[in-house]
Amino acid sequence: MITRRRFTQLSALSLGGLSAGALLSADTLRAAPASDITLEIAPYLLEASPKHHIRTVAYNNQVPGPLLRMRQGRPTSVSIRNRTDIPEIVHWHGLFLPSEIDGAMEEGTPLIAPGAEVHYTLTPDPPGFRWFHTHIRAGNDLSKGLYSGLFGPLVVEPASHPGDYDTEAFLDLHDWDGQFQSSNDGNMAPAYNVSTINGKMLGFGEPIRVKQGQRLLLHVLNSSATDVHWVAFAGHTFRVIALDGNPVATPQSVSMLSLAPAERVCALVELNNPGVWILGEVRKHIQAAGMGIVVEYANATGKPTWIQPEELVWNYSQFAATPTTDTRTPEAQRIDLVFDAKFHGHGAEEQWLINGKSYPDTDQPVLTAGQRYRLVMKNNSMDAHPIHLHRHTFELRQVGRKPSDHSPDLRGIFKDVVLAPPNLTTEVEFTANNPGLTLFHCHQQDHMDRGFMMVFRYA
Ligand SMILES: [Cu+2]
Repeated sequence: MITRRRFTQLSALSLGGLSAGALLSADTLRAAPASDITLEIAPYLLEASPKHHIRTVAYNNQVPGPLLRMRQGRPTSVSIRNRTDIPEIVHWHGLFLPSEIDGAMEEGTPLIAPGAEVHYTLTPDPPGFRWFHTHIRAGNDLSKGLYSGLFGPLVVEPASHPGDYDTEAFLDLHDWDGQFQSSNDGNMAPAYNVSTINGKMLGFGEPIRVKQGQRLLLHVLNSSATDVHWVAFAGHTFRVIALDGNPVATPQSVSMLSLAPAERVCALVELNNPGVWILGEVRKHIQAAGMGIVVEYANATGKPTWIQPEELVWNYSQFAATPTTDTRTPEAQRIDLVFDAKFHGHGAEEQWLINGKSYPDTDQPVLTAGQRYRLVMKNNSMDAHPIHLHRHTFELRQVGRKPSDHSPDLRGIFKDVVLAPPNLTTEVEFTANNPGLTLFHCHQQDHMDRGFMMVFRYA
Protein backbone atom coordinates (compact mmCIF):
# COMPACT_ATOMS: atom_id res chain seq x y z
CA MET A 1 0.00 0.00 0.00
CA ILE A 2 1.28 3.46 -0.83
CA THR A 3 0.48 6.04 1.80
CA ARG A 4 -0.24 9.58 0.73
CA ARG A 5 3.08 10.71 2.13
CA ARG A 6 4.92 7.96 0.31
CA PHE A 7 3.14 8.95 -2.88
CA THR A 8 4.24 12.57 -2.42
CA GLN A 9 7.81 11.43 -1.96
CA LEU A 10 7.68 9.27 -5.07
CA SER A 11 6.34 12.24 -7.01
CA ALA A 12 9.09 14.46 -5.64
CA LEU A 13 11.58 11.84 -6.71
CA SER A 14 10.42 11.81 -10.28
CA LEU A 15 10.13 15.59 -10.44
CA GLY A 16 13.29 16.50 -8.61
CA GLY A 17 15.45 13.77 -10.05
CA LEU A 18 16.83 12.61 -6.68
CA SER A 19 19.17 9.68 -6.67
CA ALA A 20 17.95 6.23 -5.69
CA GLY A 21 20.14 6.47 -2.61
CA ALA A 22 17.98 9.29 -1.24
CA LEU A 23 14.88 7.15 -1.49
CA LEU A 24 16.48 4.38 0.54
CA SER A 25 17.82 6.62 3.30
CA ALA A 26 16.75 5.72 6.81
CA ASP A 27 14.59 8.85 7.08
CA THR A 28 12.62 7.98 4.00
CA LEU A 29 12.05 4.44 5.17
CA ARG A 30 10.90 5.66 8.54
CA ALA A 31 8.53 8.13 6.90
CA ALA A 32 6.87 5.57 4.67
CA PRO A 33 7.24 1.99 5.85
CA ALA A 34 5.24 -0.91 4.53
CA SER A 35 3.74 -1.79 7.88
CA ASP A 36 2.70 -5.22 9.09
CA ILE A 37 -0.40 -3.64 10.59
CA THR A 38 -2.33 -0.55 9.51
CA LEU A 39 -5.10 0.95 11.60
CA GLU A 40 -7.23 3.77 10.32
CA ILE A 41 -9.38 5.61 12.87
CA ALA A 42 -12.42 7.11 11.19
CA PRO A 43 -16.11 7.87 11.72
CA TYR A 44 -18.32 4.84 11.13
CA LEU A 45 -22.04 4.17 11.00
CA LEU A 46 -22.69 0.88 12.76
CA GLU A 47 -25.79 -1.04 11.80
CA ALA A 48 -26.50 -3.03 14.98
CA SER A 49 -29.83 -4.00 13.39
CA PRO A 50 -31.79 -2.51 10.49
CA LYS A 51 -33.58 -0.34 13.09
CA HIS A 52 -30.51 0.57 15.15
CA HIS A 53 -27.86 2.70 13.49
CA ILE A 54 -25.12 4.07 15.70
CA ARG A 55 -22.90 6.94 14.68
CA THR A 56 -19.51 6.04 16.09
CA VAL A 57 -15.79 5.79 15.34
CA ALA A 58 -14.06 2.55 14.35
CA TYR A 59 -10.78 0.98 13.23
CA ASN A 60 -10.65 0.09 9.51
CA ASN A 61 -14.40 0.63 9.05
CA GLN A 62 -15.48 -2.31 11.15
CA VAL A 63 -16.76 -3.10 14.65
CA PRO A 64 -14.96 -4.73 16.36
CA GLY A 65 -11.71 -3.65 14.71
CA PRO A 66 -9.75 -6.20 12.67
CA LEU A 67 -8.50 -9.35 14.41
CA LEU A 68 -4.75 -8.81 14.70
CA ARG A 69 -2.45 -11.78 14.96
CA MET A 70 1.15 -11.24 15.99
CA ARG A 71 3.96 -13.65 16.75
CA GLN A 72 5.48 -13.49 20.24
CA GLY A 73 8.86 -11.76 20.10
CA ARG A 74 8.66 -10.90 16.39
CA PRO A 75 9.00 -7.13 15.82
CA THR A 76 5.80 -5.91 14.21
CA SER A 77 5.52 -2.56 12.45
CA VAL A 78 2.36 -0.56 13.00
CA SER A 79 0.90 2.44 11.16
CA ILE A 80 -1.98 4.35 12.68
CA ARG A 81 -3.81 7.12 10.84
CA ASN A 82 -6.28 9.38 12.62
CA ARG A 83 -9.02 10.51 10.25
CA THR A 84 -11.21 12.02 12.96
CA ASP A 85 -11.20 15.63 14.16
CA ILE A 86 -10.04 14.90 17.71
CA PRO A 87 -6.68 13.57 19.00
CA GLU A 88 -6.62 9.79 19.42
CA ILE A 89 -4.39 7.16 21.02
CA VAL A 90 -4.18 3.35 20.70
CA HIS A 91 -3.51 1.27 23.83
CA TRP A 92 -2.20 -2.30 23.44
CA HIS A 93 -3.97 -3.90 26.38
CA GLY A 94 -2.04 -6.70 28.09
CA LEU A 95 1.26 -6.25 26.26
CA PHE A 96 4.61 -5.44 27.87
CA LEU A 97 5.49 -2.37 25.79
CA PRO A 98 7.61 0.73 26.43
CA SER A 99 5.58 3.61 27.92
CA GLU A 100 6.18 5.71 24.78
CA ILE A 101 4.01 3.36 22.67
CA ASP A 102 1.88 1.57 25.27
CA GLY A 103 -0.90 4.02 24.50
CA ALA A 104 -1.72 6.19 27.52
CA MET A 105 -1.12 9.95 27.67
CA GLU A 106 -0.45 9.60 31.40
CA GLU A 107 2.59 7.42 30.56
CA GLY A 108 3.89 9.86 27.97
CA THR A 109 2.63 8.19 24.79
CA PRO A 110 1.99 11.04 22.33
CA LEU A 111 -1.56 11.63 21.11
CA ILE A 112 -2.16 11.23 17.37
CA ALA A 113 -3.35 14.60 16.09
CA PRO A 114 -6.36 14.81 13.75
CA GLY A 115 -5.15 13.94 10.24
CA ALA A 116 -1.78 12.64 11.48
CA GLU A 117 -0.21 9.25 10.94
CA VAL A 118 2.24 7.51 13.27
CA HIS A 119 4.58 4.59 12.66
CA TYR A 120 6.41 2.46 15.18
CA THR A 121 7.52 -1.08 15.80
CA LEU A 122 6.42 -3.16 18.77
CA THR A 123 7.61 -6.53 20.00
CA PRO A 124 4.57 -8.53 21.16
CA ASP A 125 4.76 -10.27 24.53
CA PRO A 126 3.30 -12.09 26.46
CA PRO A 127 1.46 -14.64 24.27
CA GLY A 128 -2.31 -14.91 24.57
CA PHE A 129 -5.58 -13.13 23.90
CA ARG A 130 -4.99 -9.36 24.15
CA TRP A 131 -6.83 -6.39 22.66
CA PHE A 132 -6.34 -2.83 21.51
CA HIS A 133 -8.52 0.19 22.22
CA THR A 134 -8.67 3.94 22.49
CA HIS A 135 -7.49 5.51 25.74
CA ILE A 136 -8.85 9.04 25.45
CA ARG A 137 -11.13 10.76 27.94
CA ALA A 138 -14.84 10.72 27.20
CA GLY A 139 -16.18 12.81 30.08
CA ASN A 140 -19.89 13.45 29.54
CA ASP A 141 -19.76 12.53 25.84
CA LEU A 142 -21.09 8.96 25.73
CA SER A 143 -20.01 8.50 22.10
CA LYS A 144 -16.29 8.96 22.76
CA GLY A 145 -13.53 6.82 24.29
CA LEU A 146 -14.57 3.29 25.19
CA TYR A 147 -18.20 4.20 24.50
CA SER A 148 -17.20 4.21 20.80
CA GLY A 149 -16.30 1.37 18.43
CA LEU A 150 -12.55 1.86 18.91
CA PHE A 151 -11.56 -1.61 20.08
CA GLY A 152 -10.47 -4.87 18.53
CA PRO A 153 -9.08 -8.33 19.35
CA LEU A 154 -5.39 -9.18 19.27
CA VAL A 155 -3.80 -12.59 19.58
CA VAL A 156 -0.12 -12.93 20.34
CA GLU A 157 0.75 -16.38 19.05
CA PRO A 158 3.19 -18.34 21.19
CA ALA A 159 6.19 -20.02 19.63
CA SER A 160 4.35 -23.34 19.88
CA HIS A 161 0.57 -23.65 19.79
CA PRO A 162 -1.04 -25.78 22.50
CA GLY A 163 -4.53 -25.46 20.99
CA ASP A 164 -6.65 -28.61 21.09
CA TYR A 165 -9.67 -27.34 19.17
CA ASP A 166 -11.30 -27.64 15.75
CA THR A 167 -12.70 -24.18 15.28
CA GLU A 168 -12.51 -20.86 17.06
CA ALA A 169 -14.67 -17.77 17.39
CA PHE A 170 -14.06 -14.28 18.80
CA LEU A 171 -16.94 -12.69 20.68
CA ASP A 172 -16.95 -9.05 21.67
CA LEU A 173 -19.52 -7.74 24.17
CA HIS A 174 -20.30 -4.03 23.89
CA ASP A 175 -22.92 -1.49 25.00
CA TRP A 176 -24.07 1.51 22.96
CA ASP A 177 -26.29 4.56 22.94
CA GLY A 178 -25.98 5.41 26.64
CA GLN A 179 -27.28 8.24 28.78
CA PHE A 180 -26.30 9.12 32.32
CA GLN A 181 -28.95 8.01 34.79
CA SER A 182 -29.13 8.24 38.53
CA SER A 183 -28.02 4.90 40.01
CA ASN A 184 -28.77 3.17 43.34
CA ASP A 185 -26.16 5.03 45.32
CA GLY A 186 -27.22 8.41 43.92
CA ASN A 187 -24.35 8.95 41.47
CA MET A 188 -24.78 9.24 37.71
CA ALA A 189 -23.90 6.11 35.71
CA PRO A 190 -24.38 5.32 32.01
CA ALA A 191 -27.37 3.18 31.01
CA TYR A 192 -27.52 1.78 27.48
CA ASN A 193 -30.25 1.22 24.91
CA VAL A 194 -28.36 -1.17 22.63
CA SER A 195 -26.06 -4.10 23.45
CA THR A 196 -24.27 -6.23 20.88
CA ILE A 197 -22.02 -9.21 20.26
CA ASN A 198 -19.54 -8.43 17.49
CA GLY A 199 -21.38 -5.21 16.70
CA LYS A 200 -24.73 -6.89 16.00
CA MET A 201 -27.91 -7.29 18.02
CA LEU A 202 -29.22 -10.81 18.56
CA GLY A 203 -30.68 -12.19 15.35
CA PHE A 204 -29.01 -9.64 13.05
CA GLY A 205 -25.45 -10.94 12.74
CA GLU A 206 -24.14 -14.05 11.04
CA PRO A 207 -24.64 -17.12 13.25
CA ILE A 208 -21.64 -19.08 14.47
CA ARG A 209 -21.88 -22.18 12.26
CA VAL A 210 -20.62 -25.40 13.86
CA LYS A 211 -20.68 -29.16 13.41
CA GLN A 212 -21.50 -31.86 15.92
CA GLY A 213 -18.42 -33.38 17.54
CA GLN A 214 -16.26 -30.29 17.11
CA ARG A 215 -14.42 -28.55 19.91
CA LEU A 216 -15.04 -24.80 19.70
CA LEU A 217 -12.55 -22.39 21.27
CA LEU A 218 -14.23 -19.12 22.25
CA HIS A 219 -12.27 -15.93 22.88
CA VAL A 220 -14.65 -13.59 24.70
CA LEU A 221 -13.86 -9.91 25.32
CA ASN A 222 -15.92 -7.41 27.25
CA SER A 223 -15.16 -4.07 25.59
CA SER A 224 -18.06 -2.29 27.32
CA ALA A 225 -17.08 1.12 28.66
CA THR A 226 -18.69 0.49 32.03
CA ASP A 227 -20.72 -2.71 32.41
CA VAL A 228 -20.00 -6.22 33.70
CA HIS A 229 -21.62 -8.95 31.58
CA TRP A 230 -22.66 -12.56 32.20
CA VAL A 231 -23.04 -14.89 29.22
CA ALA A 232 -24.37 -18.43 28.88
CA PHE A 233 -24.58 -20.76 25.88
CA ALA A 234 -27.95 -22.56 25.96
CA GLY A 235 -27.51 -26.35 25.95
CA HIS A 236 -23.74 -26.16 26.52
CA THR A 237 -21.10 -25.54 29.15
CA PHE A 238 -17.85 -23.61 28.94
CA ARG A 239 -14.53 -25.11 29.94
CA VAL A 240 -12.55 -22.04 30.98
CA ILE A 241 -8.87 -22.43 30.07
CA ALA A 242 -7.55 -18.85 30.22
CA LEU A 243 -8.39 -15.55 31.91
CA ASP A 244 -7.16 -12.31 30.31
CA GLY A 245 -5.33 -14.52 27.82
CA ASN A 246 -3.24 -16.36 30.42
CA PRO A 247 -3.80 -20.11 31.02
CA VAL A 248 -5.37 -20.80 34.43
CA ALA A 249 -3.93 -23.30 36.91
CA THR A 250 -7.18 -25.29 37.08
CA PRO A 251 -9.45 -25.27 34.02
CA GLN A 252 -13.10 -25.68 35.08
CA SER A 253 -16.42 -26.32 33.38
CA VAL A 254 -18.95 -23.60 34.18
CA SER A 255 -22.50 -22.78 33.14
CA MET A 256 -21.79 -19.11 32.51
CA LEU A 257 -18.97 -16.63 32.15
CA SER A 258 -18.72 -13.24 33.77
CA LEU A 259 -16.53 -10.53 32.33
CA ALA A 260 -15.91 -7.11 33.82
CA PRO A 261 -14.97 -4.30 31.41
CA ALA A 262 -11.65 -5.16 29.67
CA GLU A 263 -11.60 -8.78 30.86
CA ARG A 264 -11.18 -11.70 28.47
CA VAL A 265 -12.09 -15.37 28.88
CA CYS A 266 -10.95 -18.24 26.64
CA ALA A 267 -13.20 -21.28 26.91
CA LEU A 268 -13.59 -24.58 25.09
CA VAL A 269 -17.07 -25.88 24.23
CA GLU A 270 -17.80 -29.50 23.29
CA LEU A 271 -20.36 -29.30 20.50
CA ASN A 272 -22.44 -32.34 21.39
CA ASN A 273 -26.00 -30.97 21.49
CA PRO A 274 -27.25 -30.38 17.93
CA GLY A 275 -29.73 -27.57 17.41
CA VAL A 276 -30.00 -23.83 16.93
CA TRP A 277 -29.04 -22.12 20.18
CA ILE A 278 -28.56 -18.67 21.68
CA LEU A 279 -25.33 -17.66 23.33
CA GLY A 280 -26.13 -14.45 25.17
CA GLU A 281 -26.37 -12.19 28.19
CA VAL A 282 -27.99 -14.00 31.09
CA ARG A 283 -29.95 -10.96 32.30
CA LYS A 284 -33.13 -10.82 30.21
CA HIS A 285 -33.26 -7.05 29.69
CA ILE A 286 -29.70 -6.95 28.31
CA GLN A 287 -30.28 -9.88 25.97
CA ALA A 288 -33.50 -8.09 24.90
CA ALA A 289 -31.35 -5.02 24.15
CA GLY A 290 -29.43 -7.23 21.71
CA MET A 291 -26.59 -8.97 23.52
CA GLY A 292 -26.73 -12.43 21.99
CA ILE A 293 -25.60 -14.47 19.00
CA VAL A 294 -27.08 -17.56 17.33
CA VAL A 295 -25.05 -20.77 17.20
CA GLU A 296 -26.24 -23.07 14.47
CA TYR A 297 -25.28 -26.72 14.03
CA ALA A 298 -25.00 -27.99 10.46
CA ASN A 299 -28.38 -29.33 9.21
CA ALA A 300 -30.23 -28.02 12.28
CA THR A 301 -33.30 -25.86 11.72
CA GLY A 302 -35.87 -24.00 13.78
CA LYS A 303 -36.02 -20.99 16.06
CA PRO A 304 -32.96 -20.34 18.22
CA THR A 305 -33.48 -21.73 21.73
CA TRP A 306 -32.58 -19.98 24.97
CA ILE A 307 -32.57 -21.59 28.42
CA GLN A 308 -32.85 -19.01 31.19
CA PRO A 309 -30.41 -19.61 34.08
CA GLU A 310 -31.80 -18.80 37.53
CA GLU A 311 -28.91 -16.89 39.02
CA LEU A 312 -25.64 -15.20 38.18
CA VAL A 313 -22.65 -17.36 39.14
CA TRP A 314 -18.96 -16.60 38.83
CA ASN A 315 -15.94 -16.91 41.04
CA TYR A 316 -12.30 -16.42 40.05
CA SER A 317 -10.98 -18.67 42.80
CA GLN A 318 -12.31 -21.90 41.21
CA PHE A 319 -9.55 -21.55 38.57
CA ALA A 320 -6.75 -21.24 41.12
CA ALA A 321 -4.15 -23.90 41.87
CA THR A 322 -4.95 -26.37 44.62
CA PRO A 323 -3.66 -24.86 47.88
CA THR A 324 -0.32 -26.28 48.94
CA THR A 325 2.11 -25.47 51.67
CA ASP A 326 4.50 -24.18 49.03
CA THR A 327 5.43 -20.63 50.00
CA ARG A 328 8.36 -20.06 47.70
CA THR A 329 6.97 -16.80 46.34
CA PRO A 330 9.51 -14.02 46.87
CA GLU A 331 8.78 -11.53 49.61
CA ALA A 332 6.46 -8.84 48.25
CA GLN A 333 6.56 -5.22 49.34
CA ARG A 334 3.10 -4.00 50.29
CA ILE A 335 1.41 -1.01 48.66
CA ASP A 336 -1.85 -0.03 50.37
CA LEU A 337 -4.52 1.57 48.22
CA VAL A 338 -7.94 2.75 49.36
CA PHE A 339 -10.67 3.40 46.77
CA ASP A 340 -13.45 5.80 47.58
CA ALA A 341 -15.89 8.24 46.01
CA LYS A 342 -16.63 11.81 46.93
CA PHE A 343 -20.13 12.88 45.97
CA HIS A 344 -21.28 16.37 45.20
CA GLY A 345 -24.95 15.89 46.10
CA HIS A 346 -27.61 13.50 44.83
CA GLY A 347 -27.57 13.05 41.07
CA ALA A 348 -24.37 15.05 40.79
CA GLU A 349 -21.01 13.93 39.48
CA GLU A 350 -18.85 12.00 41.86
CA GLN A 351 -15.08 12.20 42.03
CA TRP A 352 -13.10 8.98 42.46
CA LEU A 353 -10.26 8.83 44.95
CA ILE A 354 -7.21 6.62 45.47
CA ASN A 355 -5.84 7.19 48.96
CA GLY A 356 -7.94 10.34 49.20
CA LYS A 357 -6.72 11.92 45.95
CA SER A 358 -8.02 12.12 42.38
CA TYR A 359 -5.86 12.00 39.26
CA PRO A 360 -3.79 14.04 38.39
CA ASP A 361 -3.14 14.63 42.11
CA THR A 362 -2.87 10.92 43.02
CA ASP A 363 0.35 9.55 44.56
CA GLN A 364 3.14 8.29 42.27
CA PRO A 365 4.46 5.15 44.01
CA VAL A 366 8.08 4.45 43.08
CA LEU A 367 8.94 0.90 42.02
CA THR A 368 12.35 -0.74 42.09
CA ALA A 369 13.07 -2.92 39.07
CA GLY A 370 13.14 -6.60 40.04
CA GLN A 371 11.18 -6.08 43.26
CA ARG A 372 7.90 -7.91 43.86
CA TYR A 373 4.91 -5.82 45.03
CA ARG A 374 1.61 -6.65 46.64
CA LEU A 375 -1.22 -4.22 45.94
CA VAL A 376 -3.63 -4.30 48.88
CA MET A 377 -6.74 -2.61 47.51
CA LYS A 378 -9.42 -1.70 50.01
CA ASN A 379 -12.55 -0.79 48.09
CA ASN A 380 -14.58 1.48 50.34
CA SER A 381 -17.13 2.32 47.63
CA MET A 382 -20.43 0.65 46.82
CA ASP A 383 -19.31 -0.21 43.26
CA ALA A 384 -17.20 -3.09 41.98
CA HIS A 385 -14.21 -1.73 40.02
CA PRO A 386 -12.35 -3.45 37.16
CA ILE A 387 -8.81 -2.49 38.15
CA HIS A 388 -6.23 -2.54 35.34
CA LEU A 389 -2.44 -2.35 35.55
CA HIS A 390 -0.68 -1.41 32.32
CA ARG A 391 2.49 -3.08 30.97
CA HIS A 392 2.56 -5.87 33.61
CA THR A 393 0.73 -9.08 34.55
CA PHE A 394 -0.34 -9.64 38.15
CA GLU A 395 -1.26 -12.76 40.08
CA LEU A 396 -4.49 -12.80 42.12
CA ARG A 397 -3.93 -13.37 45.84
CA GLN A 398 -7.20 -12.40 47.54
CA VAL A 399 -10.43 -11.30 45.88
CA GLY A 400 -13.04 -9.68 48.09
CA ARG A 401 -11.52 -10.50 51.47
CA LYS A 402 -13.33 -9.46 54.65
CA PRO A 403 -11.13 -8.17 57.50
CA SER A 404 -11.97 -11.36 59.49
CA ASP A 405 -11.11 -13.67 56.56
CA HIS A 406 -7.76 -15.45 56.78
CA SER A 407 -8.16 -17.79 53.81
CA PRO A 408 -4.88 -18.77 52.14
CA ASP A 409 -3.64 -16.80 49.16
CA LEU A 410 -4.79 -17.77 45.67
CA ARG A 411 -2.16 -19.07 43.24
CA GLY A 412 -2.03 -19.60 39.52
CA ILE A 413 -4.40 -16.93 38.16
CA PHE A 414 -2.52 -14.33 36.11
CA LYS A 415 -4.43 -11.31 34.84
CA ASP A 416 -4.21 -7.66 33.88
CA VAL A 417 -7.70 -6.71 35.15
CA VAL A 418 -9.37 -7.74 38.40
CA LEU A 419 -12.91 -6.87 39.45
CA ALA A 420 -12.54 -5.58 43.01
CA PRO A 421 -15.88 -6.11 44.80
CA PRO A 422 -17.46 -3.36 46.93
CA ASN A 423 -16.62 -2.89 50.62
CA LEU A 424 -13.96 -5.64 50.56
CA THR A 425 -10.22 -5.96 50.05
CA THR A 426 -8.60 -7.38 46.93
CA GLU A 427 -4.90 -8.22 46.73
CA VAL A 428 -2.67 -8.92 43.73
CA GLU A 429 1.08 -9.33 43.30
CA PHE A 430 3.35 -8.42 40.43
CA THR A 431 7.05 -8.14 39.73
CA ALA A 432 8.29 -4.72 38.62
CA ASN A 433 9.98 -5.99 35.46
CA ASN A 434 9.18 -3.33 32.86
CA PRO A 435 10.73 0.04 33.75
CA GLY A 436 8.83 3.12 32.64
CA LEU A 437 5.73 5.03 33.65
CA THR A 438 2.93 2.57 34.35
CA LEU A 439 -0.73 3.53 34.52
CA PHE A 440 -3.02 1.92 37.09
CA HIS A 441 -6.72 2.69 36.83
CA CYS A 442 -10.31 1.61 37.00
CA HIS A 443 -11.29 0.48 33.49
CA GLN A 444 -14.77 1.92 33.84
CA GLN A 445 -14.57 4.92 31.52
CA ASP A 446 -16.66 7.22 33.72
CA HIS A 447 -14.57 6.33 36.78
CA MET A 448 -11.19 6.84 35.13
CA ASP A 449 -12.44 10.11 33.64
CA ARG A 450 -13.32 11.26 37.16
CA GLY A 451 -9.97 10.67 38.75
CA PHE A 452 -9.66 6.89 39.32
CA MET A 453 -6.11 6.72 37.95
CA MET A 454 -2.61 6.62 39.34
CA VAL A 455 0.84 6.36 37.74
CA PHE A 456 3.63 4.14 39.07
CA ARG A 457 7.15 5.19 38.20
CA TYR A 458 10.42 3.29 38.45
CA ALA A 459 13.30 4.50 40.58
CU1 LIG B 1 -14.44 1.96 38.84
